[in-house]
Amino acid sequence: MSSSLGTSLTHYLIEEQQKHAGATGEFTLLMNDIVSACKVISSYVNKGNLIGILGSAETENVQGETQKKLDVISNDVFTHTLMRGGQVAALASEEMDEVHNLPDHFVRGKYMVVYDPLDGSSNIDVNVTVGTIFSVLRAPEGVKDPSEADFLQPGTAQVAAGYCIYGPSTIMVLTTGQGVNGFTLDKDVGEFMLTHPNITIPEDTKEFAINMSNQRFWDAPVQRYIDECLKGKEGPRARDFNMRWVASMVAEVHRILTRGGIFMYPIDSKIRDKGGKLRLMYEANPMAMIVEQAGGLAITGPERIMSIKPSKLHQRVPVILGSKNEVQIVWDYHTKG
Ligand code: P6P
Repeated sequence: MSSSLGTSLTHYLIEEQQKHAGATGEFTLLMNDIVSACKVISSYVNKGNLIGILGSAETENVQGETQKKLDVISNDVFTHTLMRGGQVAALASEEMDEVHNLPDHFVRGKYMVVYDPLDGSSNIDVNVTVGTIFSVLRAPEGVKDPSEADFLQPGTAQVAAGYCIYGPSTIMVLTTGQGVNGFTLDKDVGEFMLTHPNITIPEDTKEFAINMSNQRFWDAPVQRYIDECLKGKEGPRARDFNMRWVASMVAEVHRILTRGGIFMYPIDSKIRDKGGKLRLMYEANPMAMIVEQAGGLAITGPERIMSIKPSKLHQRVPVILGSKNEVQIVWDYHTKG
């Protein structure tokens, strides 16, 4: 139920909790912590060089990538907010090599959260949209300090998934397995308000997103698919396509949720030994849950992303996701030739 004042994310979470007789309110408290952390990150991202936090942190993460100051700050905000909230048993992040266990005296909860605290941060110094991506998992019962192995759950086991996009608006997009909803931050009030109820991805699209500079490295199915898109009306697709590449997955996925499209970071000969570019646990799986819940598809090429049994916390996978009928074509090219 929404009043003329609209529905805040806080009220939405309480209303959802009330629909589940056995709900204890713990997930609502966890989500409130995630919301608080994203509000703080949004504030830092918006201030940028006003407070001297752009540029490199002069450190590297486990991926061997140079960290931006805001990567480290965002990770600290997310990690410390959730640690103190009493709803998690352990945390994991793109910016932390190992699973982050809690100090002995901290209260544990029944969830684990794995996150990319500032995805697309290579864009931050040029003022292009970035975002936080998070995935909520159940912690193993009776385990005080969950290990990496406890995090290695397939995407189908996710309790919830979401992202917060820091663009012209700050928008939280969330799924708990009952569809996808978007909430825009009203910075005057400090509340996320329901602005995108029941998001559904158009099943067809004329817009693809891929880093074309990798074209010579792609495998045949992707070469064929993109070649047909580029042939446009004169080709087998009999229609022209448009292309986008922001180099910020959150921005690409948000565009696809809003108007359709297909996003592709496929395997290629340059990154084959790494398994792909994007990370399974805190990029591919949460985005796959969101996309599937919005009526789209999310695959590696030959298989559904959310069916993968993870082998490592920072495992990389190919990612092809978006409008159902378009992704199906790519899936068929990988599986039927
Ligand atoms: P490239 C950002 O670093 C990221 O993980 C995704 O957000 C984005 O889609 C991709 O990598 C961009 O990769 O090779 O175009 O810089």
